[in-house]
Amino acid sequence: MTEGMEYEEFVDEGYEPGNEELVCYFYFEHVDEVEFEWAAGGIAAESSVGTWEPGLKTMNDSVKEHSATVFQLDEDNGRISVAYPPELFESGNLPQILSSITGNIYGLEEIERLRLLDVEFSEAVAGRFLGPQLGLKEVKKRAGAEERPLVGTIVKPKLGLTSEEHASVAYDSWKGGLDIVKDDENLASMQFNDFDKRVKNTLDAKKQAEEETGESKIYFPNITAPVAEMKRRAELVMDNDGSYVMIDILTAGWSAVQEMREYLEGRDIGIHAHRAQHAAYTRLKTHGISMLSIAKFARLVGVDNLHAGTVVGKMEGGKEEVQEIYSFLRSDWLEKKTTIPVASGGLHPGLVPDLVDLLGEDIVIQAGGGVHGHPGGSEAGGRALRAAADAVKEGKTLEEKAEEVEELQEALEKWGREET
Ligand code: CAP
Ligand code: MG
Repeated sequence: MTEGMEYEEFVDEGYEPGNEELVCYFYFEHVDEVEFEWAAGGIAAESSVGTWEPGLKTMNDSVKEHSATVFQLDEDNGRISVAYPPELFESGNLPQILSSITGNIYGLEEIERLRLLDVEFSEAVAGRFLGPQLGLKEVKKRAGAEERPLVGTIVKPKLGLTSEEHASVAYDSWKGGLDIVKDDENLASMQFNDFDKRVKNTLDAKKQAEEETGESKIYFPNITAPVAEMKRRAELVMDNDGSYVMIDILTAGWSAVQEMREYLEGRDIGIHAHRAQHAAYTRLKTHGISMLSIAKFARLVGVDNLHAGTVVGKMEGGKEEVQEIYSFLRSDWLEKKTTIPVASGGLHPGLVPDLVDLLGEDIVIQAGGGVHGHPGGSEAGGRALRAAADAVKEGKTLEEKAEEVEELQEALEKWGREET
């Protein structure tokens, strides 16, 4: 009877992964009592076919064929690369894939810190996932903003407004020239702001703003809820001519996001993905799951827009890391459509040129406080943010544009051109 598998048997630096294999790049720290290579083998074992007991009497050669292989080790930097045969994963089942590559390994006693840095999906593993329905170009076309960043706002205060007040703030923001108004990530259906009433009132306001401005406008209603209710809410949005739904993808869960993406296949509607809770996984650079990895999961499942960091603004996220995520979301990848990256968090009109310099024009720029905190209120704040985006399209500096648009001048006087 074949003996079991020691952790070291999961390590082979001469191994060359097949092009159908899934490859994970990890950073880890281990307890002093074990060796780096042994711990690396433990990560590959526990995330594929192995366990702590090397002498499994049930082990056989066929199982060994499916084992993961650590093929690169960089002990000085605490990094390893692990290749996984595609048959270890059920294509189309993201929870199962994540239970393998982001599951038990975080809790192994000998591993003190572990971070999934990046993951390379093969067609064999990714094939059954739908990917985005619209694609970046379609998203920008629908807003009539092919040559500039899309600009939007989050209705603030985050919670507390009635559905009528919410719709009125949205109307003012669209009237000022913004393309997009979204619900905040923790707004669902509240006693003071019922979801159905909010959606009807806000989509009515959208229609009025479109008639008065002659521009198409977009609303991202937050449908985050248990899946059956998300389906009902999505149907209500479509019944009222909405073109998008918003989902907090991490708190809703990957299975729910996959179900909603499949449910909306073939329907004329996009998914705006908020990433609330991501910092629980992404923030500590020696532990957790990188935002790049989360962005790959999100695009694979098929969100059309994804909050992906700002570099400037109030939320953390380093320049190179955020730029890499933006590049990935807009890149050719596994026959999947592109996802438009969303910059949001502590932003205001004075930061638009920096954002475009750092992150390009194929982005959504959202400002909550940076619109509704404008001295002239939401419409003026919307006008200022839209003017900043128009300046990019017209090749003007903010100062030149501010000579034409007083509300932009007022925004620059209040917030300047630096991070607040
Ligand atoms: C921004 C925001 C966004 C976060 C998301 C907020 O409001 O509405 O949810 O920025 O961050 O609630 O903070 P402000 P990220 O514009 O007033 O900051 O996109 O990094 O996930
Ligand atoms: Mg928010």
